This record gives sequence, C-alpha cells and structure tokens, in this order.
Amino acid sequence: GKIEIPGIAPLATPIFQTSTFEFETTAQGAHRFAGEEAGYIYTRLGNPNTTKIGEKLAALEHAEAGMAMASGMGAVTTVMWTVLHAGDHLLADDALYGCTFSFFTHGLTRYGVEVTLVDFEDLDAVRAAIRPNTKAFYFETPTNPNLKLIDIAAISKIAHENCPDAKVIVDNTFATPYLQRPLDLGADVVIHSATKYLNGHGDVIAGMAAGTKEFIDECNLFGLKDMTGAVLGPFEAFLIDRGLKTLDIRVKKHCENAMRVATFLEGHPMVKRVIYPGLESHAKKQMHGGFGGIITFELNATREQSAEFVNSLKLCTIAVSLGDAETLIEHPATMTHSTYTPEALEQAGIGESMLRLSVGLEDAEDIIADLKAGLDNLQK
Ligand code: LCS
Repeated sequence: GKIEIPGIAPLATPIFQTSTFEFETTAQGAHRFAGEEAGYIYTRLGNPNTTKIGEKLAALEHAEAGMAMASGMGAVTTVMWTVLHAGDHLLADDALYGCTFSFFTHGLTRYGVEVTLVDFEDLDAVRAAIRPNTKAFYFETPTNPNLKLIDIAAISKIAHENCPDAKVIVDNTFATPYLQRPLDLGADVVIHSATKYLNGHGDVIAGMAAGTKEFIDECNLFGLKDMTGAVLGPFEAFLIDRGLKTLDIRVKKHCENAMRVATFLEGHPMVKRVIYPGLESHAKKQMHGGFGGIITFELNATREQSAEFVNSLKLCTIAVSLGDAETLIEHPATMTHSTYTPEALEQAGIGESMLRLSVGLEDAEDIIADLKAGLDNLQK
C-alpha cells in the first residue's frame, strides 16, 4: 500500500510521527471508532508506518495480515494474551528464548494458564502432553540457542487433529520468511523479534506477527490496543521498512558466511561440537535457500578457557541479540537464557558451556581468522 499525498510522490514512505489523526467532523470520528469508515484514529490503534510493515510481513509470510509491536516480547505477549484464557493449557517446546520462557512459566501461570514444556522433536511426547483444554502450541525453529529443528508440518497436524480450536504459533525469528514459511506448513500464527533479521541493523527493538486477517484484527483491536499496549513507534517502523528492503540479500550472505564458519569450527581440534542446521540433512525438509546465520558450539576446554577465548576475540563482539551486520558472540547459560534454572537448561538441552555465534555480514575470511586466532591461542 503506497501512501498518496497530493502533489508529492516520495519513493520511501514518510514517517508519520503523530500520536493522533484529525477528523473532519464529529460524525467522521464516530464512524471511524464504529469501524464503519476506514481511516486512522490514534497511533496506538494504527499508524501508516506500522500498517506498511504489517503488509510487507504478510506478503513475506504468505499470510492474510501482519502487524507490528514494540518488541519481540510485545509480539509474544500480545498474541498469547489474545489466544489464552484462565483455565486454558499452553503446550510449548522446552527450548525458548529466555524471556519467552519466563513469560510462560512465571507470567502466564500467575493468571491461571496451565503451561507444559516438552521436547517438540519428540512427537510422541507432544501427543502425550495434550489435554482437553490445550489451546495453543508454541515453538521456535531453529530454537534459541541450541538450534533444534522442530517439524512444523508434523506438529501442526497433531495439533489440528487433536485440538481443532487450538492455535499453532511459530516463532520464526531465527529462520526469517526468506528461509522458512511456517504458515505454508500448517501453522496458524507466526511471530518475530523484528529486532533481529527483519530489521537487520542492530538499531531497533521491534516485534511482528502474521496470520489470518480475523486473528490479526483481534490481536490489534484487543491484544495490542487493550492488553499490552506494546505499540511500535512510527520511526522504528520506518527503519524496519528500510531493513526489509534488503532482507533477501542479507540473509543469503548470513547463510553463506555461517556455512563457512561452521565448517571451519567443525575442523578445529579445540572445538568439541558444532550445531548448525546446514550440517544436518533434515533441515532441508522445511528450510529452503540456506540454514540461517546462527551457530552454537562448545569447546574442548574448561569454562575459564572458553571465557578467555571469547574475551580474546577482536572482530566478534561480545553482545546478546543476533541477526545484525556485526558478528556477535554470547554465553546463553549466563546471558540470554539466565532465566532458566540449571534443571530447565538440562531438560532443554542447553549446555552450560555452549557459545552462540550470530554470524554477521563481514568477509567470512575475517570472521574465521578472528575465531582461529582465539582457538589457536587456547591450544598453545
Ligand atoms: N523470540 C526469539 C526467538 C528471540 O530470540 C527473542 C530475543 C525474542 C523472541 C524477543 O524479542 P525482543 O523483545 O528482544 O525483540 N532474543 C534475544 C537474544 O537471543 N539475545 O538478545 C535478545
């Protein structure tokens, strides 16, 4: 949807930095509130910049509609507050981004939602955990941080056969719609931390969701408007719009770099284990065009030596977040997944010594040289 301004035809959508929109008459205001006339009212209810990126995400995810929120957590909470009621059961995979994990296990449970986490790679475990009141199935794939691959088509089939009114919700942050389209595989709702690849430049916190028009309308007019208020600002939406213009070329380069870095790590004697979907044949079933930019690995070293390795890196930056132009490295057990108890980490297969690398857009040779210097130094 191009925005028409008489006499002006900007290529880029201008930033509509406004909290509210003028009505010509009281009747027009009333008609807009009643939903009888299209048009903007107030930015918490909608703004041209957020509408624009919602439409773009819908096109990318093959969805009827899409929307934006103030953060990935704003997207997760808006969708879950829209779907769930007290007494409902949420069935989720056990490997989740740390704050999604705490929202489910410490947040939703305070309001009477039953929450079960099981390993969604084990389809029998998923079947066995279904209850008569299961209303949502939630997972990431590849998972943060241990890159488990969950079979979207198989989970969607199990969910829809056993629970006809439940929603299958997939966090597609790690794959992006360039590599994987959960709705084409049977899921109902897609969620993103748009902070990551959708924006891609490390300068915005944002979230997005896509699904049927009916469901996204409900998320907009209830979940976002009334329950969370996690509204994205027009300027941030403008930056996401700008980032999305290069999503395909960026993700392609992230994938190429990550494949080369993963292959290098696999061959280094100081590396005990490398997890990268491109090294596993079953990724090809649902991911197309590449396997993403995230690599998780463990060293043949003590915890102190691993820390020494990370601290010695020059090109790789020690930081959480991912999907940016810069290569970032972090320690999930003490950073992104510090909300997990040691028992929950173990259940989810998130090792205490795992390191997570978000491979950036630098020259792959430079990234490899930095990692090699750090690893060779440990070997001495
Ligand atoms: N979903 C996934 C898969 C994520 O990785 C994150 C954030 C979120 C949702 C929440 O998005 P946010 O509110 O931060 O936009 N993941 C982060 C990470 O791994 N490092 O820093 C943040």
